[in-house]
Amino acid sequence: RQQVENGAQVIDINMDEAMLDSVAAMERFCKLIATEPDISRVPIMLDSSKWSVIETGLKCIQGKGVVNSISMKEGEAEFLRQARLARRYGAAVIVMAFDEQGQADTFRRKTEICERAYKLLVKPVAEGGAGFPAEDIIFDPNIFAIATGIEEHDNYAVDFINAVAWIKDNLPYAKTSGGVSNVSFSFRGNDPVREAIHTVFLYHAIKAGLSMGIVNAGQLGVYDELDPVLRDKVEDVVMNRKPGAGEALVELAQTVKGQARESTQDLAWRAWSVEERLSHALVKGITEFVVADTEEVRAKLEAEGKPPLAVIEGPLMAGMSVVGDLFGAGKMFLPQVVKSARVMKQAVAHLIPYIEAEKLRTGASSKGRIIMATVKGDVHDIGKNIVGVVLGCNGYEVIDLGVMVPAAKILEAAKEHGAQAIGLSGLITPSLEEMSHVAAEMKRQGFSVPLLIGGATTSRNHTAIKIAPHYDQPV
Ligand code: B12
Repeated sequence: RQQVENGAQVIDINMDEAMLDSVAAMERFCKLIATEPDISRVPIMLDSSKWSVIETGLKCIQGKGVVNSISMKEGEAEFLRQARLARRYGAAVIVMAFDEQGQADTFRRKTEICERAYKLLVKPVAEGGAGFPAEDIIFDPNIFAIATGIEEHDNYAVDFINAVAWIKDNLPYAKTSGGVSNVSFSFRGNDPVREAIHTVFLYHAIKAGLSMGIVNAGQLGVYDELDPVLRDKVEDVVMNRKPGAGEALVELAQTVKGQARESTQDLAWRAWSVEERLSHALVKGITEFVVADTEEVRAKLEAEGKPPLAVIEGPLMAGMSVVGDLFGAGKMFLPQVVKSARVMKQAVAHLIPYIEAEKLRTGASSKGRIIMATVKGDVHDIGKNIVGVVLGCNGYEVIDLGVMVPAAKILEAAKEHGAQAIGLSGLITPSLEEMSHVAAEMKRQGFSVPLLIGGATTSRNHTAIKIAPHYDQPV
């Protein structure tokens, strides 16, 4: 549960422990988590070096799982047998870059093995392959420890990153993954350095096309916020930029050791201005002080005669823009944005009673019903919820249908409730097309109520040129 709350998008389950009956433990654990909606909403990755343990898990999990892992270490026949079984259970597979000779450690070996495995997997069963859909293949080209003091290890991270780029260019639709914590194994016991290595490594690997990584979602830094001296030294090591880079990092690591890893423990930022503190809390995903800080800004703005909504539109939106820019530049990772969203939600929750009190004060009465929904395929709801509150405070009765709502459901609800307007929210590019689709459906079904469009990717121009022409009423 903790991993999911920290933003993990898949959970990896491993019961390979010497004293455990791994098959029984895998079955029991998978059945237990299946009853926990908060956990089982994310896909399960079944992780074992024994096929029998993986197959037991495959029989118990719901939805589409991922097998971690199969490889050609016992030859092609066993590899294909396991792949065909995984396919029967509907699972995706992680394929380790491992063959009869051992684990691939150089760029050449990594790419040769992945290419050979790919060809076998996608070939139809009738022709001796596994008939595997290419998009269900995830290659793990092996992340090994760097800065071990052994020269042959110096290029391990670079070889991995280059292999990821090669797979992306040469093996269509296949994805890539890796166990990220391996790369920093030499710095066991020094969490600040390990975290910095993971952050720099992921920054470069994602740029090269890495699709996913196995990493403790609660232990990631923000690339831009790493201490510049540490980041530079780490970059020398990860990208193998200078001879002797490993020793230099080991030396620096002595001084970083013991520094607070989590910014929640280092409270120097509490002395900053309240706007900076809110932005910091959003970027770092720290919920601890957000209510107090939001309240401080609210009171300050109130004294200046500004409404509680100004807190959202001012410092909170500014902080979210920083998160958006870092995320867009690949310097923050998705699990961290999930945490930012949680901070934002807490701040907004604190402001809602004040915004509602404004509504009573201005004495607005019901002006009509509005259906609000984030369109199909899109999960962003912070903005929609805020707009819902604002509309509510301005005398509208808001019926919120939630996120990922298909057009048919929106229009049915609008008819059922006799809505006076429909509001659509969307933050990812595909939502724009979905909004046009809703507009076209409104026309086809003879609607006459106005359509409201909002969300970060929308714009006046796009709405006017691409959405409004599908509907004859105001958009
Ligand atoms: C928080 C966040 C998330 C959270 C969302 C949590 C939640 N419950 O909402 C999580 C982590 C889940 C997430 C997931 C993803 N995200 Co995101 N996310 C963001 C982020 C950082 C902030 C969004 C936000 O809440 N802003 C604050 C709110 C208040 O602003 P707002 O929504 O724009 O709303 C305001 C107005 O637009 C308007 N409004 C909003 N709705 C409506 C509706 C109506 C009717 C009206 C009138 C007005 C209106 O009023 C609001 C108040 O002013 C943005 C970056 C950004 N700067 O927008 C990226 C961003 C939107 N995400 C992005 C991406 C790519 C994703 C993912 C695809 C990432 C991934 N690889 O999986 C997934 C999407 C999954 C999916 N299918 O939807 C991209 C989208 C790029 C694109 N053009 O497609 C962005 C822009 C980041 C980036 N720079 O790359 N994300």
